[in-house]
Amino acid sequence: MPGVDRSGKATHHLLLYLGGADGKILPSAKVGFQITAPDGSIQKTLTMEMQGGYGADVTMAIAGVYRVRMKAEIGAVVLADEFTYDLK
Ligand SMILES: [Cu+2]
Repeated sequence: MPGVDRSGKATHHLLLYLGGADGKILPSAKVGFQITAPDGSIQKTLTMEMQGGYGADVTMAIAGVYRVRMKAEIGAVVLADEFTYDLK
């Protein structure tokens, strides 16, 4: 299953919810995450569809600022967004 990391290194489960203009959750998207860690290392993962969202096991093991980029393919439409998170 995409988004599952059984290596024992995963520290968090990152979940993205996609809402349409009507506020309803959009199903059947293909969603991926790319996370740049404070040390510059990059992890990429596809996600599993779960609880109306898209989730993946990720590793955020060191303190500092992470850049999280998300890409969603919904049919022919591709959406991209990103945020930063300061892990204390
Ligand atoms: Cu999950």
